[in-house]
Amino acid sequence: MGAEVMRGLTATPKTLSPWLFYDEAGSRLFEAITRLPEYYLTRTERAIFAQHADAMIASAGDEPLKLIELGAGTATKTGLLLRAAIRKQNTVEYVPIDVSQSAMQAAKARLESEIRGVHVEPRVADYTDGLAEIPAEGMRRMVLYIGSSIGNFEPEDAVEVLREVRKRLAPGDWLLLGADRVKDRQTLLHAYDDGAGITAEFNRNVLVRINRELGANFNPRLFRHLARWNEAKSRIEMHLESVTAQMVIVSALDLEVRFAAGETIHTENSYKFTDESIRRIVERAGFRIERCWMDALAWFGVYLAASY
Ligand code: AVJ
Repeated sequence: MGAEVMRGLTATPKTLSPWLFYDEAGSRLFEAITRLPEYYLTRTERAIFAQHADAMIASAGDEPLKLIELGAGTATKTGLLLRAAIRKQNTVEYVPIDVSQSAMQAAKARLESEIRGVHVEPRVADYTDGLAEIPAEGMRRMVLYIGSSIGNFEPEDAVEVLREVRKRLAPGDWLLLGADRVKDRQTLLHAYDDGAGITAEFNRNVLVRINRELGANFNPRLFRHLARWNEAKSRIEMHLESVTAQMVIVSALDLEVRFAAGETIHTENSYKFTDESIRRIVERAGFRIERCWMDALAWFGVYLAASY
């Protein structure tokens, strides 16, 4: 974390990587974001699963499936897919992979008590590492990468992430990828700048975390939350804008950081996709898109891709 903060705050323009958001408070704030009226992503993807989970499972062939989820977190949407798998094959093995031990334990306890026939075998790991050791045991693997988490990566890096996934799968295995789609600019902007200010708090929380973990003295109130739609790159950007000229000390890094009034720290990209842009990434990674499900407004897409 120190290395990442050092790199980002000494770069021009200044940046901080979005994985820094997710300390305990940040994870709680993200959960709150997923329930906001403006943040359509989570409920839209959940509705797609509610309507099409059986078709998703059926489209992945006749052999029994083992479900593996990258960055599973609390796995709240996955239950819909697990139930569909159980309707078809009676029982299902589910391997959630996440860096949070506590989220994994909570997911296992909840899913095994709520859904008869599911067996949860969590892996506490960085997700491609975790994937390495998952034997197929005569089943087809279906790797879930949902929530448009892929949108945090530059397209080149997204291809690389999916290539790493592909390397650990066999021909006949599947990828189920959730991706947020390009839509009107106001809808996109409101999703990242909500009326209750939760996203602003989530963004500023990275400064609170750096204060606590690296002994910095950021005053979060002196940084304004900005959400921008970068049309040319098809991405929402989040920034923190210094409202005044100021200097901040990060004692653990022995670093003094100067900000001009109006200078920004770029904290996140959230890419928005078209069928063509997602297809290009998925195919460059060695998968073939077989099917896609969307909501009625085509705001969000769930893509089933075959490893071959
Ligand atoms: C978890 C990366 C999918 O980009 O929409 C939510 C994170 N950032 N609000 C997203 C996020 C601001 C989210 N992802």
